[in-house]
Amino acid sequence: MCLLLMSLLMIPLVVGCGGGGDEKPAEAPWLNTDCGDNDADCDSATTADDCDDTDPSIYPGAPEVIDDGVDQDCNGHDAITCTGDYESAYAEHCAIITGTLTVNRDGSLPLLHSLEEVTGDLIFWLSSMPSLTSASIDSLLYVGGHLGIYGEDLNHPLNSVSFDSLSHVGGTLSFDGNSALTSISLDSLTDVGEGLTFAHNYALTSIILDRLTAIGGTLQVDFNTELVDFSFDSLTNIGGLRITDNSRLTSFSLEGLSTIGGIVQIWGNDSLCQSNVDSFVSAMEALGWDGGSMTSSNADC
Ligand SMILES: [Ca+2]
Ligand SMILES: [Ca+2]
Repeated sequence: MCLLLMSLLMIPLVVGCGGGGDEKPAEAPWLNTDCGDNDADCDSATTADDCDDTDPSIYPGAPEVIDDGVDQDCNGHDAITCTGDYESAYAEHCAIITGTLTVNRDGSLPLLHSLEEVTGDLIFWLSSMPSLTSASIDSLLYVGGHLGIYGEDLNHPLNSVSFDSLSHVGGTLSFDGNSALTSISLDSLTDVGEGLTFAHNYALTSIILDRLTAIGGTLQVDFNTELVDFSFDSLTNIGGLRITDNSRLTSFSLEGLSTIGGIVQIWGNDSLCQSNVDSFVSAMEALGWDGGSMTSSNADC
């Protein structure tokens, strides 16, 4: 009888026949019932949402392993390396682009959901995207070339820019000619290889970069007519400094700055006290800086 059962049924009954007692049948290792009937692999994604409920490294929003042929984040595709220059409409699922990326079509930014790195320049053509009000790529970590947001003084409606995971820009980083831009969020940015420019942004009132430590080129803050203050207190090294014609600017804070590679130009800021500018220059001279300065025509106070 027992042999018959062995041939017809599965392992649990065989164990019972063997006279070995009441051992619980072995379970597949991923079937951890402690997590409930709707989450077999205990990754907190329910069976209905999890595209692989036998693997806890796979669930909606999971970190992707690039080019492994496996869809870890359950968006239907692996994240891949894309070789060459791309336009945003054709860059969906690219995690790494080994060339330039041009963002030039309204509605195409969500396609960049997997993008982590662009080895060349990342260019936004705002004139081709007249409806874009928010520019955000949350997954972006690294841009090897230049990154620019150029509104070209065209009264473009773009009002916020957010690259909250971006830590490094190898070339220049520029925000220039944006008439409606009020919010710039670069919470992870630590270094810019060449210059960092904020110029002709006529609605920008404040800039705070908490993690930025080094700028290879000049920090340039020019003609931001509503800008009241900016603060880059973790910044230690810059190639040069230029702050001009920001008519409402009353203060700037560069508390950690120890090295300026070149000239300091601070002039034409109608609300910035000349005495504070002079104090800043004296403090830098005390640190050994001798790169020369042009610091006049600020507020008489
Ligand atoms: Ca899973
Ligand atoms: Ca993958």
